[in-house]
Amino acid sequence: MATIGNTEYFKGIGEITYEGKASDNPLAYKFYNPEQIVAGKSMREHFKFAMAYWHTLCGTGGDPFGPGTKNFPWATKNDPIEAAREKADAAFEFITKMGFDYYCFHDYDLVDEADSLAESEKRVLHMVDYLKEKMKASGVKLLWGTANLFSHPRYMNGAASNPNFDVVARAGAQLKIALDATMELNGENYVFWGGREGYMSLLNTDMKLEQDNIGRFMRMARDYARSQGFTGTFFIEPKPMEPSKHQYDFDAATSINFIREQGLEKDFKLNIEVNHATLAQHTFQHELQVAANAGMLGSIDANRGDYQNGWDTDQFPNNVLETAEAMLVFLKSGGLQGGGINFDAKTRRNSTDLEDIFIAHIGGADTFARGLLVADAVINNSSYEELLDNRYASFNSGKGLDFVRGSLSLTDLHDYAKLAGEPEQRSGKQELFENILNQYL
Ligand code: XUL
Ligand code: CO
Repeated sequence: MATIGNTEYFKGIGEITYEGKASDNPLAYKFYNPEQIVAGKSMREHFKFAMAYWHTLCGTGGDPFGPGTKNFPWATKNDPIEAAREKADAAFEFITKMGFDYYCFHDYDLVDEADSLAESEKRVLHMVDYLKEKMKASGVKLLWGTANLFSHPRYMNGAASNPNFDVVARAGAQLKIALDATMELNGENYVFWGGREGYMSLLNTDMKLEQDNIGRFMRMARDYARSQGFTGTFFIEPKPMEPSKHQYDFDAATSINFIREQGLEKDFKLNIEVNHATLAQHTFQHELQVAANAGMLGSIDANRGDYQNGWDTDQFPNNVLETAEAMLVFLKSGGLQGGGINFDAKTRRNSTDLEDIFIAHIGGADTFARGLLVADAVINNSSYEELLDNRYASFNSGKGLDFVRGSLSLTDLHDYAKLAGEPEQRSGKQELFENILNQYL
């Protein structure tokens, strides 16, 4: 196992392998078979599964009503660098045991922020060197990096959207360090999630200036990274609210408009998160489709929400029906552009065994694998595609085709409709579509 430190943190757990549906081993994949080819690609290539550093190594289960419950055996040292190295050892032991190829981080997931910017930068640089060795030894890659521009009290009024230029500049400095770290580690992408980029009350907010400042901030990031040879993609991760009341990157459609308005469309795509979609009153698959339609389906943060409450519970995926519908969009739009599936999910506060972290990720990977298999079977073996095509068949010939080609005027519609009379009623067949999906689950 690729560890530089000697400690084994997940004792008694070996490499997780595929044992198939009949296995009752809780520490084996039942559906995720990394080398299995589906729709011309291995599952490993389709998904590019990634571990999220923050939930897996940093979050100990604290909530507004009580402290953390999880006694992680890493990050025990008082010295921040030593603690961070332990955390990295545990991270890489976990990723390699899972058989994942990727991870994602925020700058201060890697090491605690220091009192000064200079010292923080030094710490991050130290960890970049350490991670580089670990990545070389294990073959694990960085899917994306990001900067935590939302936790520190200085960002309480926003980072790039802060009304105080000094805070904007400080956020820019942090962004540069995080970008440098991402590039140094050959990160394939860079993410912007703007939890504090929004507002609580419009009364004290200049929305236009704040949004334009975010645009300027992102163009600076792009120009700097490109000047350093970064060829990866930038992603905006939409979320409608929490922690801000109104977040500017509300959903996919809003973020796409922002990307275009700010002239970022050549370099930016979207990272769609399941629970953020549902918070915006959309389905996950809706958000994927909106992104795909704009050519901006970049990456996925995998998790699930709770249908009975209204916040970001970040549970591990296990809703096969939801995921199968999402995988229909995924397969039909040619997969992700540059990104992968990052498990932005946390075990529950009362899941306190170390093996629970494995079980949770296994369940998540199996849910996506099963969803992919179902979607592939629906596309290839059922009447689904034909039914869908038939629904729109009137645009394939005659006046319908002329309309699609843009060769009809409003007067032409008027003349045609006058002759055609009352359109025949055609069923949407929703229940039939639903039954077909069910049949292949
Ligand atoms: C917060 C969230 C973040 C981003 C990265 O809801 O999803 O963890 O994925 O900042
Ligand atoms: Co996320």
